[in-house]
Amino acid sequence: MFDADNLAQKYALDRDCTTLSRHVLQQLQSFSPDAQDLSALMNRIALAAKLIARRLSRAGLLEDALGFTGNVNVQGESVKKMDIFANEVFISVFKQSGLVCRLASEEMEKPYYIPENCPIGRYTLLYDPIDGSSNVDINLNVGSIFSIRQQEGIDIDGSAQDLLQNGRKQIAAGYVLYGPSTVLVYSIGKGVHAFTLDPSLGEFILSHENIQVPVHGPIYSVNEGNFWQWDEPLRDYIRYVHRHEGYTARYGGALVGDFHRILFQGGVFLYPGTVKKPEGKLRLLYESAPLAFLIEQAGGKASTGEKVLLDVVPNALHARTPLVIGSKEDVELVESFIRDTLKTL
Ligand code: P6P
Repeated sequence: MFDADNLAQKYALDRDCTTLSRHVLQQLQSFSPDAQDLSALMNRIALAAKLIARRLSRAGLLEDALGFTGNVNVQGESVKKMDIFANEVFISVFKQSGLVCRLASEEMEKPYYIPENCPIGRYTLLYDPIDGSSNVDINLNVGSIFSIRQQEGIDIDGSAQDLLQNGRKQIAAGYVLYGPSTVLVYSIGKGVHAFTLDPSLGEFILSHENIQVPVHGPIYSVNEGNFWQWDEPLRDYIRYVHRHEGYTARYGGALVGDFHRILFQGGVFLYPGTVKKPEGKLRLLYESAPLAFLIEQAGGKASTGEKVLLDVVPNALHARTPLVIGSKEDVELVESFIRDTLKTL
């Protein structure tokens, strides 16, 4: 006898059992050591996300959770207390995991090497612990961005030269969006999938599988306050979207939230180079490259405006690149303005 309620209940239960670590193993259809490692890595990311989400949800009530530390990081940016807390969370979560040998973070000039008295793994975690920290003190969305690469060769002098390779060396990437709900989005090269934290379970539960970015969308996301610092092709693109119907501007000042909107609704996010910062602001290894990995897996595109983002080889750990990322058609429209201008030079 067909019982819709019973079937719906069974579906809901199965879905609530699709945790992140199980989903990774399902994706790989394997229980090999590599598969188990990836599953365990994602599980540790989930734990870090839960610890950060918990602090963010009560930040206004905690001493010393909000505001600035008074220090400036390697990026030359003023450091927020939440930046330091989140950075330490990832170190604490991975230090005893036996999964990684290094952690490279926006907040640390050099990678953190797992101490010899801790189990050493063969992966490197690259991460931006709190992306968009200017939003933290005003209770707006922030994120964490992560990228996982395999250790290659011996990093004898601590210069981590083996990390200076293009984004196609990533074996997994994703982000956590700390918003009205906490959502973790990841890919291990088999599609893009989103998990929503169920606080009552303390688990990330599968909420969107095989996400595909729309081929075109109405949104363009850029800080137009920099308009007069851009090269002319970018100004021409902005004039175009101003004059044509069907475009709308959305900019939240936090890359993860702006990207998440584009991933689901389509459009394009841009952080171009400026006269003062021709390489732009966003860091390649732990901001642009992980998101470029995701967007390509979701059927979209990512470039510097001229070069495919995942092909860019960084010259340093904290190298920056301009970023144009989102729906295929919208990224290509931006690129066409740059290309047409280059032809006339
Ligand atoms: P602007 C946050 O500091 C960040 O790195 C990204 O999250 C965000 O997209 C960008 O900077 C915002 O920069 O110059 O527009 O304030």
